[in-house]
Amino acid sequence: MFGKIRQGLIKTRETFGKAVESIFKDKKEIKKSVDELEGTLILADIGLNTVQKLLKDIFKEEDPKQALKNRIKDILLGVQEVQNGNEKPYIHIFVGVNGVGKTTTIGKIAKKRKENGEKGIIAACDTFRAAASEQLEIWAERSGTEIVKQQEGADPAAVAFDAVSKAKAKGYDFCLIDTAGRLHTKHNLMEELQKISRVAGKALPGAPHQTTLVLDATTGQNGLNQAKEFVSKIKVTDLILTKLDGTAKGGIAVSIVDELRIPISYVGVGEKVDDLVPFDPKEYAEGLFD
Ligand SMILES: Nc1nc2c(ncn2[C@@H]2O[C@H](COP(=O)(O)OP(=O)(O)O)[C@@H](O)[C@H]2O)c(=O)[nH]1
Ligand SMILES: [Mg+2]
Repeated sequence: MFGKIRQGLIKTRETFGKAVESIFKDKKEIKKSVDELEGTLILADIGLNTVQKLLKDIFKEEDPKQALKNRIKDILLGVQEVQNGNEKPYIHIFVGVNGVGKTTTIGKIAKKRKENGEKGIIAACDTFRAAASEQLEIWAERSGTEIVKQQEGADPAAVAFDAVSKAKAKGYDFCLIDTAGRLHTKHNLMEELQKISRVAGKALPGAPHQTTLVLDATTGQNGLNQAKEFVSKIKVTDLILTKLDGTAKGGIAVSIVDELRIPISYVGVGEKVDDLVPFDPKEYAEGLFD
């Protein structure tokens, strides 16, 4: 497991890490170096507000490069860690726009839980696209997890109710709820997600225990804007940042945590079932450089 985050940050390190390194190495005038650093950080998709915070008086520090690393770590460590409760069954909803990796991530998490000796259900609440539940079925099979689904166009909240009730009745450990990323309108989507959450709570008081917003790291600042929309409508407990392996914009994690104050629980570093790793702020901050 060790080093997977670092490995996922290869592309970021190749551009961002190298650029930062060279700025610190042949520092000309401080003003010019700060400008260059600012540009480099923004290119890695750290937003302007965060960049300014990171670079404030950086060259007054004894070791500016180490100071920058420390400041990034401080931001990533500055939010409360994700609480993984022991409720049984543990109801976990995944939300996020189309294509970010919700279904894949659920497959990966189902496999982890299965390997842990847990039993559970995956709820196919993305009833908007027929292909969605087929794709989920493949993941359910791969992870040896039961799936609850209905026909295309069915009420997603009904599927959620069914799945949570079943998990409860069978004494299962978990229920992972997959949701749609797009409906006819954004308003519809948010209402539907709220309804799924409400209905899960009806089937099992106290549920959902976790609502994860999945974000695609390759979309950079766009992803951050999407996240703001979800967070304004839905009680998001944590974030999962996928496709880190495919982007040089790994700096987005810093920006997201700084702006949303919501912790990252896992990062996706590939398409395979084992390519989901617990987020480690220290390894992440270090992995952006050298
Ligand atoms: N490289 C890479 N691809 C990923 C990762 N997570 C998901 N994907 C791919 O992203 C695409 C969309 O994923 P999917 O789970 O269907 O997204 P959903 O629409 O949110 O359910 C698929 O081709 C996945 O294989 C990741 O961490 N790294
Ligand atoms: Mg999906």
